[in-house]
Amino acid sequence: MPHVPHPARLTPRRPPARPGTARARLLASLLAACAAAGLRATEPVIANPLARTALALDGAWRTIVDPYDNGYLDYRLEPYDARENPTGGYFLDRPPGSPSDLVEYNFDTAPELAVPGDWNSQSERLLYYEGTVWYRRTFDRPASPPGHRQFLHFGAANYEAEVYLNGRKLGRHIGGFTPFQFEVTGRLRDRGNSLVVRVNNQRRPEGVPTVNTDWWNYGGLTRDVLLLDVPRAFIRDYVVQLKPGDGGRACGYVQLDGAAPATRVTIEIAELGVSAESQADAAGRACFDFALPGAALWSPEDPRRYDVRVSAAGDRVGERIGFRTIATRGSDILLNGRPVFLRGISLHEENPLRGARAVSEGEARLLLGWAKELGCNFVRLAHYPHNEHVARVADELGLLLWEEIPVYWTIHWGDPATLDNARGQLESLILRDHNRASVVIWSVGNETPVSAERTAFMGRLIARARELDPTRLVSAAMEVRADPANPDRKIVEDPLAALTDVVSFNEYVGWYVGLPDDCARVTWVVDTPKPVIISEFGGDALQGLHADARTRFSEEFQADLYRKTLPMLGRIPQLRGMSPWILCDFRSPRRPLAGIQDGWNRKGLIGSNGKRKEAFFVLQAFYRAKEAEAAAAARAR
Ligand code: GCB
Repeated sequence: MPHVPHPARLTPRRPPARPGTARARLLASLLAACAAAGLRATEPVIANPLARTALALDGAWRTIVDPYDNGYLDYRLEPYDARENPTGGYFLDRPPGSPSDLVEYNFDTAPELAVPGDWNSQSERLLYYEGTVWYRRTFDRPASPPGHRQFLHFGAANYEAEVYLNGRKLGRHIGGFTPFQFEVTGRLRDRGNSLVVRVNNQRRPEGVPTVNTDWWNYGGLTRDVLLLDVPRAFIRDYVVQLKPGDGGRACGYVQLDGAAPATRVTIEIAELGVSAESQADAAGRACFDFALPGAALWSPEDPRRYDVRVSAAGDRVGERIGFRTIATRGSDILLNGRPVFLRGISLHEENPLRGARAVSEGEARLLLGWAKELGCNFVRLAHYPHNEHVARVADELGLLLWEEIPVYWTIHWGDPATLDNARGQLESLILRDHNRASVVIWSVGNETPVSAERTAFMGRLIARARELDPTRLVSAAMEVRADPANPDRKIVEDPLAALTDVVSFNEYVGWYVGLPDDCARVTWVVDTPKPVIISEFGGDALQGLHADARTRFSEEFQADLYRKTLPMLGRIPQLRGMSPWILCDFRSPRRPLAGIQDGWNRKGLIGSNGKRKEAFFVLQAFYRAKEAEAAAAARAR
């Protein structure tokens, strides 16, 4: 496997393999070898970076706010990159041929911003800022055994990042929520390395997401930055999952980088007495299919995980992995072969107490801890990939997850580059989280308007998700329409529903559509036997605002809406879960109502002050009853 970062988002892109070339033959044999395990080849970033020897480049970075993109574009608006001898930008070096020694920037005296973190919450003047910020961090090369290789890993940068090391450009990454890496072996100095990143969060029509969203466009190096150190031949990626339909066996692959053909690869699960061996093929991939005798299955009630160790060519990496199956049968969702009802809640990657991107494991614990307190066994991570800590904490706490890419509202369906971008984000997400037992659903988008172009676009994403990961379910949050002859008759009729495993839709009866009392009259037509998840419902309430149940934005109105919505949804025969909108209030520039919203979407069950609203307890009581029902059914079996 060549030493390139993930293909779709980094420039320069690798050309596709030409038929008949050595690379095409290699790829073909790789695909054939792994077909047995149902897994397809791709080139991911180094898996499980948190378990690797690394220098954390988190902390204070020097920053230059650059609203006119002066560091990137010269005064004719030509990118410095485009020059024959690219300097990488004004903030790296004086432009060549500069007639003067004048330098109008100084990172050493420039203000600092914390990484990981968004810039909006760190400085009042950056709250609404959309544009470029330059980040610089210096570091000395850490000691490393001879022959080792180094990679710069970025958990995410929103939205576009240009990365320069010691004045040379390493590349660009597009997409605000997925990891990317650059190999820097041989490019590090012993002392005083200068890592400069241009991060630009301008919204763009052809982007994913596009210009219009109902969440804050937090910019910056929002996730961990690591300098990874790995042996010359190392384990780039691995996946170990329970084989669908066969509770007794595990399958997966290990992808090596830089290893000789026929290198021996071992997967050990000491607690289960498993030590499986396989040989890497010419492309560095070793496929596995082995018995898992006596493995306790992972579930929300018992989130059992095992220490899985992978070793090859002197490299070793490991982590705790849970084993479970997820499938559908008729209208049921089956977890480990048993029907499950998904008691969920939606979540943004935001800490309401800070009004900032949630960045740490601690913040993942805070948010998912609240979901547990609500009685959830399921969380919808809306509307983009959340940071890597979240699914790991969910694995540990026993929460099932829906993970999503920001194909939101009105994407440029006809633009092949937009499709490539969305597909790249989906691939990165799947490859990052494919060992997480918690993740059971990949969602390819939210509330996208029905059209042939859009269904073709999303159909391609669904096909790709299935190709990369045949062990999980695929869905998307769809929309509902009212019968023109009877507005109380709600119809879910979306060609996408034919392509997904689960039919999910958002509905706002009682908030955007009519009043909570309407719930008693509303009927639902969901013309498919597939399981249904209500991916959103809800309404705004300002925590602490008390009035009667007819007063919008009061806690009582929201609680009443929940009380009336729950029995209404219960009349959908295929209902197998829900993720109401939303656990916490979140910042949104679309919400200006003074004194109530003040730039926050107030549909949270927990306010931006961290206090629970009345509706929290309504849903909690409903979920406790559902949980008791499920426990009684399990006892009766
Ligand atoms: C929706 C969107 C979600 C919004 C929510 C709302 O349908 O999917 O992103 O925040 O409604 O509050 O309007």
